[in-house]
Amino acid sequence: MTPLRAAHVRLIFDTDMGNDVDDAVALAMIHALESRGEAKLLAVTVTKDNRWAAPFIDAMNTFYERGDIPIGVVRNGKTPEDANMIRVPAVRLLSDGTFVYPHDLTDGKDAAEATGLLRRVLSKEKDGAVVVVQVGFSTNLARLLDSGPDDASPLAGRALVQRKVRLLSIMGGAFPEGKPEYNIETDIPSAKKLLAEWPTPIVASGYEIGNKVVYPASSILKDYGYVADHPLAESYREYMKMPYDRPMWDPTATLYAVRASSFSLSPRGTITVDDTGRTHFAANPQGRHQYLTATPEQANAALRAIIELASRPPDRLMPPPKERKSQPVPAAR
Ligand SMILES: [Ca+2]
Repeated sequence: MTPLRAAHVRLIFDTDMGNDVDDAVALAMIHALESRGEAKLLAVTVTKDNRWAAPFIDAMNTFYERGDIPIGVVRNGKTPEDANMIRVPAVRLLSDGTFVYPHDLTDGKDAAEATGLLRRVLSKEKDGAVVVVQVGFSTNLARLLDSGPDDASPLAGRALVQRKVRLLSIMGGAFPEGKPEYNIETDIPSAKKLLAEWPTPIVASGYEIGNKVVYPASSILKDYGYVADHPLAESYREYMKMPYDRPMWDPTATLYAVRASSFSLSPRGTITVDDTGRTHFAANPQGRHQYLTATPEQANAALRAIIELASRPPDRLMPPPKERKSQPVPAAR
């Protein structure tokens, strides 16, 4: 295992896994960033209220040799609909009756409730150490803000976040103006609350950024064959009829959280959410919010990084160092 760098980013990944395949790409990326010593995944929390999201995430984490990462799920949340991209890989069996993708969390109903898990994980971290990546709805983080003291921490939610979290990187909205975006529109009250009350800096990757960073089907077809069954490649095939290219909305927010220099930032300001789910940005030097911007060169470089990270094999399947061609030793930053 690569030792963690002193400057590694301690991440919580909050996802609506199952609604779009780019969440799965983002999770694979995070595992590669951890293998490279750039990040440490503390927990995954889920805002899609479907029983197969957590088992699929556990299967992905187990594939990348981190099956003990805590997973928390929303209760009474949005988008309970079935989704092949999480259910099929989570339930598929080998002829001997064991899982193709081993995992021990076999039903989201058995997972921890997300808000309580977030409080437990945050309370154990050093002050200002945590970066939260939210690539689904704001349900869990809005509930975290409203949470009261408990066994994990005497702090109420907002104070706990203020103490432990350095940055919230979200995929959500459209900037500087645009149509209502899915992650915001699906839970408007929670998004309003998050943007009004979250006490740390927030950086948003808007719809327009992921639209510039389009993952090619050719990579799914050729870069995941290092193993006969790959949970991300299978999920991708189950999400829509192959071959298809897909915008990388969530991976851009994830990449920014760990490699901030990948994009440029808007001026500081305040993002608000209206009753239709549209986001509005008002510049203000004292504002806590910014949104990503990307030149064509930055978008191309981000796509290359996302492909390289997502398709990096788990450590057990990496070739010995002398045979590596495309996995340079990380440069000091
Ligand atoms: Ca998502």
